[in-house]
Amino acid sequence: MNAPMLHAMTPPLAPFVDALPLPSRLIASERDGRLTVRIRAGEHRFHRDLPVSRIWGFEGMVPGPTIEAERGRPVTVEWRNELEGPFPVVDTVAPEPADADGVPVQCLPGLSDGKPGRDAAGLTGHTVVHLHGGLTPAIYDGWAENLFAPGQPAVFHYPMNQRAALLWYHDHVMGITKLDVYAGLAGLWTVRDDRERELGLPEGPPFEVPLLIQDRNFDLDEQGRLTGRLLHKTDPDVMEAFPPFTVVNGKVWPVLEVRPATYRFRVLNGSNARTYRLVLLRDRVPELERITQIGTDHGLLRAPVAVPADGLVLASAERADLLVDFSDLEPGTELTLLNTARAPFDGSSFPAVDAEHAADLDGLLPYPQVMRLRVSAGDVARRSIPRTLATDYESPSPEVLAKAPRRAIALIEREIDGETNMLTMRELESVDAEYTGPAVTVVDDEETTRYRVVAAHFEDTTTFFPMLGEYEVWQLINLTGDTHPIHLHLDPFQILARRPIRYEIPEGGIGERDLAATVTLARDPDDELDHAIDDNERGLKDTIRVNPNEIVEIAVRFNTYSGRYMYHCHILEHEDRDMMRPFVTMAPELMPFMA
Ligand SMILES: [Cu+2]
Repeated sequence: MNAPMLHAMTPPLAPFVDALPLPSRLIASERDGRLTVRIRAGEHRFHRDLPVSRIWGFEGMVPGPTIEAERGRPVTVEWRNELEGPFPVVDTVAPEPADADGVPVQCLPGLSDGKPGRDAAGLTGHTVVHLHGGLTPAIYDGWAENLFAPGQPAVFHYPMNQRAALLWYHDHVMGITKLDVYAGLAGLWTVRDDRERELGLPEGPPFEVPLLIQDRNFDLDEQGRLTGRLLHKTDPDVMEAFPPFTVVNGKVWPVLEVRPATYRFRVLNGSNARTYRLVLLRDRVPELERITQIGTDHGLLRAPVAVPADGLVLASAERADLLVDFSDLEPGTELTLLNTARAPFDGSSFPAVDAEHAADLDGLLPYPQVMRLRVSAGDVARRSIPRTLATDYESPSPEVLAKAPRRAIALIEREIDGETNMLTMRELESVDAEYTGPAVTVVDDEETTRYRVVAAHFEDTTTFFPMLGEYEVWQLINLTGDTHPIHLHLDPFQILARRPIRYEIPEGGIGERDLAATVTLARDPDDELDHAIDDNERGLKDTIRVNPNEIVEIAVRFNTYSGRYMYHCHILEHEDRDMMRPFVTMAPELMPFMA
C-alpha cells in the first residue's frame, strides 16, 4: 500500500444511517428519589449493518438510563449487580503495531493476530459505581477497591447538594475500569436547578439532547466480516485502545433530525482514551459560530463563550453544554460533526478549515466522522442566549492563593522491559539543601525548588490531607509526551495557569519509586503548543487536560465531605495502570489529633 493510502480508508459501515438514540430517562422526582438500577448483561446493536453485540450495561443498555435529579433533593440508588458471564469484550494485545500493509492495527477491526486475553475472559462481574462529578460522601463515591460481586446489591445515597450539571455514572473497578466501561457500564446523570430554569434553557426533549461519545471496535469472523463482538485492542507501541468507530449514544455515526431551532447539546466524552476535537461543517465549511458553549464539567459558565477556533476539545470525561442554532437553515440542510484530533492526543493543533481532511491512520483516526445533523421542516424557534449565566462562583483572590498550601505532582511514564508501560503520579515534597537523593529540581526564574518523591503508587501512604473549606494550589507537572486528563473526585476546581516547561530526565531518572529530573519554567524550543487556557476551561472543572511540556496549576477547595477520595488520569488504561492516587479531606479541627 502506498503512503497516500494511509490518510483515508473506506469505512466498513455506512455512516449516518442510524437515527441517534436518546437514552431512556429515569426522573428521580417521579419516583420519590428512590431508584433501582439493575446492572446486567444485555444485547445491543451498534449499527444497522452489525450483528447484535453482547454488552454489560446499566439496565442492560448502552448507554444506561439518564438519571435526572434536582439540586437539593437526594437520590438513593439501589445498584443491583445482576451481571453474569461470560465477559462480553474480547481483550487483546496485537503482536505488531501495524499490519503487513503498514496500517496501524488499532485502525482495523479484528484481532490482528492477537490472542484473546484469558484474564478478561475470566471476569465474572465485580463492579462498583462512581458518580463522576457528584458531591458524594466518601462511602458512596465508589472507591475502586470496594466492589460488589453479582448478587451483592449496594444502596448509595446521593445528596445532590450541587449546582446543575451533566454528570455521569460508570464502573470504577481497580485495574479493569477500561474493560467494564468499554463493555457498556456508563450512563448520564443530569442535575437541574432553578438558575437554569430562570435562564429558560431547553430542558428535556426535543431541544435538549445528550451526546455521549465513545469509540468502539469489533471482531471479525473467519470470512473477514464484522461481528458485533466488542473488541478492546492495544498494540506493543500504544497501550491505550483507540478504536476506529465513533459511537454516539450507542450508535456508530448516527444522524439526528433537527428542527430549525436552537438546540442544547449536553456532550460527554465517555471514551476510554480518545480525545475529540469537534468541528461542525456545512458544505465542507466549518460553522463553529453556530455553537455557543454555556457550561462545562460542573455546569454553567459565568458567560457564554465561543468554542476554540480549532474546534471543541474534549478529553475523556470532559463535558460541554452547548447551544447550537439551526434556525436559519432550510429543510434538508445537512451538517456533519467531525473529529480532528489525532491519537494519542498531545495537544497539537489542527485547523478547522482542514477538518474534511483530518483522517490520519498514523494518528489512529481512520474515520473523523462523529455524527450528522439533518434539518427537517418545522416552526423556526430561535432562542436568544442570556449574556449572564452563572453568578454563584468567583475565582479565588490572589491574597487567598498566596497563602494557599501548594502541592506538586509529576506525571510519569515508566518503561518496563517486556511489560506494558506504567503511568504514575509522583507526589512530591520539597527538600532542603541537605537532601542528596534523587530529586526533581524546578527552576522558576531565580527560584529553585527541589523535591523528592513521597508517593509513587496507588497503594503508597496517603500524603494529601486537604483541609475542608481551604484553597490549595495543585501543580500537575507533565513529564510525558501525551496529554493527560486529570480528574479529582468530590468538589470541582478552577484552572489558574498553564505554564510551558522544558525538562530533562537523566538516564535511569525514572525509578520504581524515585524520580530525578530538572524542570525549567521556560518554553522548549521544539514546543509548538500555545499552552493557552481556553475560555471554556474557565469554569468549574473536575477534569483538566495537562499537555506535554507544561505545568497546569489548579485551585482546589474541598467544601463538603471528609473522607478518602481519589484523583487520577481519566484515560482509563492509565488509571488502571497506576495513574491514580488517594487523598483524604479533613475537617480542620481533627488535624491536631492526626498522629
Ligand atoms: Cu493519563
